[in-house]
Amino acid sequence: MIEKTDLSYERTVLIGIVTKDQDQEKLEEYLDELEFLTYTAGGEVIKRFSQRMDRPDPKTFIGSGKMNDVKEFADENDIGAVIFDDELSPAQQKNIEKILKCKILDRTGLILDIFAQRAKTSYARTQVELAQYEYLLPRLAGMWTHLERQRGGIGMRGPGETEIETDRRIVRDKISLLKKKLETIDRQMEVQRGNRGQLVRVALVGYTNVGKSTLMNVISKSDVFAENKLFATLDTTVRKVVIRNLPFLLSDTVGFIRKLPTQLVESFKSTLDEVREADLLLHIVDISHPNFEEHIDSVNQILTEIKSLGKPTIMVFNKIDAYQPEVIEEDDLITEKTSAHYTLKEWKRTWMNKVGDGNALFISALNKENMEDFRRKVYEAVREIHITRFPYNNFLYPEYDKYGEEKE
Ligand SMILES: Nc1nc2c(ncn2[C@@H]2O[C@H](COP(=O)(O)OP(=O)(O)OP(=O)(O)O)[C@@H](O)[C@H]2O)c(=O)[nH]1
Ligand SMILES: [Mg+2]
Repeated sequence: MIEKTDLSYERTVLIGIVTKDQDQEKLEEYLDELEFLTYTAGGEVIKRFSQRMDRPDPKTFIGSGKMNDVKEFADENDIGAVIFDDELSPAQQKNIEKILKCKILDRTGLILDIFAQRAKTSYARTQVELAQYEYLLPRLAGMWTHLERQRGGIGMRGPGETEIETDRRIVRDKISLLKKKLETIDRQMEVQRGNRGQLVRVALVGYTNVGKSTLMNVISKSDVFAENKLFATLDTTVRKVVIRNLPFLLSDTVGFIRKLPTQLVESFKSTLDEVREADLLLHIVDISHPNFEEHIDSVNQILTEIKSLGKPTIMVFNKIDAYQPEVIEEDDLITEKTSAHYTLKEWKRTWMNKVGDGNALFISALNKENMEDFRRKVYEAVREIHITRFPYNNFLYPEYDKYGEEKE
């Protein structure tokens, strides 16, 4: 079902709209992210189209004049796929396909495609497949029919043409089958998790590409796949980590993203159990990303969805080596100072100062900067949980700074 990795980059066009809640600048930021997603999926963005609208057109999302421009461009430039930043309704997708006669993807379809491409274990593949079928179900009628000749590439690594003529019932059956399969795996995983004993469990969470796996590798000396693409990690890796003499379990899991498709949140439920069952979260943030504050909000929103907001959390601001505030030239009297101009020192005096009792850390996992701070903070937090759980063990784990004193 999930097939195909295409090495040649497919030519694509991106489309987004400017509304009263989303100005041109915001849209460009979102399209930057969409372009990164497209690249991750194996596409090259040839052009971006945007239109100012009060609300999307219920039939074709963008207006007909703009649609003509897109069609002309796509025909002349050998465009294989047109990708929309927002979720299209099944009807919109069908209508637009009829007009443009090429592959039409929305953000959800694109993310699902990347997940399909990246899912390696049978567990991850089953979860992705379930999400793909859930996404496909309302879109079945009339889908793909005029696309036979153009199969392959982005958006086609999923349930496709074999399902064209078949009816919804078959897809429904497939969905319930996959759900059963997942339930079985879930039970096995639950048993496995149960066998891990009483160690404190810590989970790395954060937006995609912030450096979770890199940090995991640094502190656990393990080898988790890290890459400058989105969703490098889809499975959960759990490692035993020991700081000083204090052991705990650390898990690295799938990254979050703005508007993470609900189908994926649901079908990745058990991968996310690792987060739900954690005693402590390390929320990793890429502070060098211009949108990092919005990323934090997206992550918190997903944490809320999986009922994990409000757990003990340490905020870890990563990539301080790459952080570059924008600079206002001395003779520039017009530009107003915004948070984009803050130095790290200034940032530390903002709301960051208030996250849970100084629970903010500033590190570079890549250059191993401030890792001592990181170890200390994590040690203290894990110790706190440990001695609350096992008060009689108190003497085993002294405060971080007192560790080893007796020996010296
Ligand atoms: N400059 C800089 N780059 C970093 C740092 N930490 C990680 N990176 C880079 O950021 C990219 C993403 O790192 P990953 O560790 O794969 O990120 P992740 O959060 O696991 O990403 P997903 O698994 O996709 O959610 C890689 O190219 C890393 O080399 C850092 O401290 N500074
Ligand atoms: Mg990762």
